[in-house]
Amino acid sequence: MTQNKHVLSWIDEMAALTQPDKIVWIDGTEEQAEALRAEACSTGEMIKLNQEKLPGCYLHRTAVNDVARVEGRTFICTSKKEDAGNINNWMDPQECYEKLSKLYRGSMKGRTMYVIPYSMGIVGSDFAKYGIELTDSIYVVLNMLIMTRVGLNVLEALGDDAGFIKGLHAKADLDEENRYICHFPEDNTIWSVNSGYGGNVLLGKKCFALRIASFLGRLEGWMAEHMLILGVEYPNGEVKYISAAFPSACGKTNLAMLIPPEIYQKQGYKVWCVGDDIAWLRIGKDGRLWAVNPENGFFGVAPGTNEKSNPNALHTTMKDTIFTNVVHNTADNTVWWEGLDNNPPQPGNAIDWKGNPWDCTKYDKKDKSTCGAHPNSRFTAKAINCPCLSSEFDSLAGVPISAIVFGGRRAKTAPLVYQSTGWQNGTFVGSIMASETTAAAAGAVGVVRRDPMAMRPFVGYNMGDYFKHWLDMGKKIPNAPQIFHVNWFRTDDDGNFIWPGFGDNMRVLLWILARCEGKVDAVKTAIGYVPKAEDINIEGLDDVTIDTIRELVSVDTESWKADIDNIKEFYNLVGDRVPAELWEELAGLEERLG
Ligand code: GTP
Ligand code: SPV
Ligand code: MN
Repeated sequence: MTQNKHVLSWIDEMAALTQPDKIVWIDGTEEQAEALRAEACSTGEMIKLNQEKLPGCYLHRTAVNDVARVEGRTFICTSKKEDAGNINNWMDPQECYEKLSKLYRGSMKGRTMYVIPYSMGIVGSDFAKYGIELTDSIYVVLNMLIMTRVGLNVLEALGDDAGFIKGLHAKADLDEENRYICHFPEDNTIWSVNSGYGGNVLLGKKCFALRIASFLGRLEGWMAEHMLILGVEYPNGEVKYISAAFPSACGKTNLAMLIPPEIYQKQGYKVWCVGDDIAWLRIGKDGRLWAVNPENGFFGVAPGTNEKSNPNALHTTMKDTIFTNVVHNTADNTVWWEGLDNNPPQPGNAIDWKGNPWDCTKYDKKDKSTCGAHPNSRFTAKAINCPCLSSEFDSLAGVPISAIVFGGRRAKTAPLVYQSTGWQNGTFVGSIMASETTAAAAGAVGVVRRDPMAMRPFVGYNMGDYFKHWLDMGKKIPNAPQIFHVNWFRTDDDGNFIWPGFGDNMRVLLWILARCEGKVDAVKTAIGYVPKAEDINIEGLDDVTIDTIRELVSVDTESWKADIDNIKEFYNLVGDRVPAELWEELAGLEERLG
């Protein structure tokens, strides 16, 4: 397959450790993929769904103890602890290699090791980085075939180079006490063991394209961010691009595939999806910031996806999709999840995500244990099947970014939208992001935690250095994007979302882009610029009045003041590498709040 000595000797070494019966190279052909699907179905690892209704679609269930990323078991193994920083778990690289070697040793006996050569980004482009994942899971192979660009052309492009990311994954016993997701940024290496769930094992995604890539980006002068990328097309055909960072399960896929409200559709507005989770950003020759989506598919949250909230995502999943941990409707061999429609499969025809008979009549919204689909159940779907995929998805140069948007789930503090006063202040806004935790990671849900740039779980080095890298990048971009913050999740006293969200978020995007072009005024507040209520278009909205908007864009000084101590605490936790400029920004904010 390749003569590359670095590749071959590494595979030999890993095979000697894990001792598979067989080694199979994944070549990216449909024939090989089809044979693997058939094999996975024959062993029960996957279930082939109704091929008339859902052609090319399959269902998979992970182990019950293995349904989300495990941040507590994720490590950054730099030789110096301070280079991983206080926000990451750290292990000494040598100690980690030794510890995990014991878990890997002989773990593939009686099994096959698959060798997956893949590219993040378009093979041969300036943005692209190559990886090889070794895994004993067909599920992983089939997901990687959707999520990344897999094939022998990656090996050709790599040539004799040693510059590839070495990923080793073994399911082992799926023992959660011995589950480890470890990154060795200094060695371009990722080791994952005892898991079979998405973000823990599809090593091209969070492990490579964010943790390792963020480390490389700092060294090489670019950025790897947890951001969607979308294009807003104006009636005159012009397209402006926005990238947005929201924490896991906070709305990136939904925003990236937004369908504009009817009033805008009629005028000819459209939204195009370039990416839904990860952006790699580089300074272009024209002095603007350019972005690509290094992925080739979507690993999206299933619950809540429906014909109204995100029809584009739903249509994307109608073929060639792997569903993980959703309900199996055995009446017609299809799938279902909470929030798909009001027509769940009836008792006798429904198998829940754990593989047990499920009774939808016992479902209680407040009790997650009654769910048919796991709250973090997902679809793995091909980008090319997305009806609103941007024509620039495959662009070698990427797309020029006009606005960067940060956002989180905040019931109170954050207004619907505000604009920072510049790159440094915008970096500060990103650094103090906070959000309620979601089911995408193991642990409690709904707890507010600081999640800078939505990257808390994904920065592959010291968070203080990451902030510094943001500030440094700003100084190097002659024509930098404007930076904004949004919050779709403000609630009333009864806990209901005030803002309709989803497609109606278009109304906020248009304000953001108008601000970028200096076409609309704003009100200066202590935290930045907020819209004049009348500048958020509410035409066609039933439950939203101008007073609702006034409330949504109001800055609640008291809750901001109450947040300041928590920000200080967080900065102190990040430690002494937090840049002085950000402490100054914080002092400025405190002063303005009075
Ligand atoms: P990851 O894939 O984990 O990174 O998540 P994501 O950021 O792509 O989140 P996604 O778009 O899948 O949305 C997660 C949840 O948020 C779903 O249950 C959505 O229904 C809900 N959601 C998304 N957008 C909105 C919105 O504008 N308003 C409200 N209220 N909910 C939203
Ligand atoms: C996230 O949790 O942000 C995801 C899903 O996008 S995972 O790939 O599991 O990280
Ligand atoms: Mn994500």
